[in-house]
Amino acid sequence: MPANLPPRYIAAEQRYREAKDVDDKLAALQEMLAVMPRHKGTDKLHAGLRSKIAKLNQESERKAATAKRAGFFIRREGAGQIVLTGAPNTGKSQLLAALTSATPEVAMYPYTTQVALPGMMRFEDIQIQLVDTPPLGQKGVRPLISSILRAADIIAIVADLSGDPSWEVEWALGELAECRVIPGSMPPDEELTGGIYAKDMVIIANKSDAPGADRNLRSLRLKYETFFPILAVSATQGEGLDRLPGKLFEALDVIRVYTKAPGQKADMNEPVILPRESTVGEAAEEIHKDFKKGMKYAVVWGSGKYNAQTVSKTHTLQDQDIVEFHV
Ligand SMILES: Nc1nc2c(ncn2[C@@H]2O[C@H](COP(=O)(O)OP(=O)(O)O)[C@@H](O)[C@H]2O)c(=O)[nH]1
Ligand SMILES: [Mg+2]
Repeated sequence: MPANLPPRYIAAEQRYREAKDVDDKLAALQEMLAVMPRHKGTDKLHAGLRSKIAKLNQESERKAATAKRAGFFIRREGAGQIVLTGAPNTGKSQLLAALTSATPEVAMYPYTTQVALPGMMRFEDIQIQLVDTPPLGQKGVRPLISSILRAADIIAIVADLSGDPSWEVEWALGELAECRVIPGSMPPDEELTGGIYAKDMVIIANKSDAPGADRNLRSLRLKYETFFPILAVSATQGEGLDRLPGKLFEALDVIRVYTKAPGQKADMNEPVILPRESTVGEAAEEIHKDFKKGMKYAVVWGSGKYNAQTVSKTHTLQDQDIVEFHV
């Protein structure tokens, strides 16, 4: 057990142990993940939490599918799910339209988006799912929005650089708290207890083309840069959109691993997506449950010291490594 875990982590861990259903377990694990300190000594713990979360997410998804709660749940696809949220008119739908082939309604008047709409965004050789949602602040859609936000890998708060983005983010965080979703990177509100979903969040500062955008971006950064990655873009003019997928991939905290059978070429078409800091053993388990036990060693191309380095189960993989398992 690594030292220096904060009290909030210990409390969440206690809740995890006492949790009766999958969603409560998930909420507790996600909070543990979000509040744990990150350094070499916690890498193992971090990876362990990520894989527990991944497993429970699958279980939760299966349950949701059988419960047929259509519309309240967007099936995760690709390397991760990023939910766009925020005040009305900030350009959430425009972003989805600019980055994916989905065709949401974009309009000059607020409250046009009434349902959640997913689309797939390309990043290099993978796809990341973006989900457009109705704006925060409407009572009627709060249950819908809450369940979608809680299932997200990352929540992207979209703010409008032509207005007062700092205020908008502050307001959005208040609304998210009403949905019992809080940023893992900020100290929690004392009044919030139990059933809290701590999430990784980023801010997408949209409309960088608008007059006054530079000044508004500076004050947004002053206020929030220590808590969130802030990505400035213009969804209509395209500014910053080429860098956005890579930044969002980084925020997802995952790696791509390509597999290779002995004597054959690596399958470079479909990387396996794993939590960052995953080991060869965890990769084997992800690919085939029985694989890990039987595995004797693996050969890794990419991050190894040598090209084709023989490694054991405990070897930590890097993004874009190629792995060949030997049983
Ligand atoms: N100037 C500017 N306008 C934008 C940008 N993105 C969206 N808009 C406009 O902002 C309004 C609201 O956009 P929409 O995507 O419907 O916002 P949503 O309510 O957050 O989904 C529309 O009139 C868009 O054309 C941008 O990058 N720059
Ligand atoms: Mg919209």
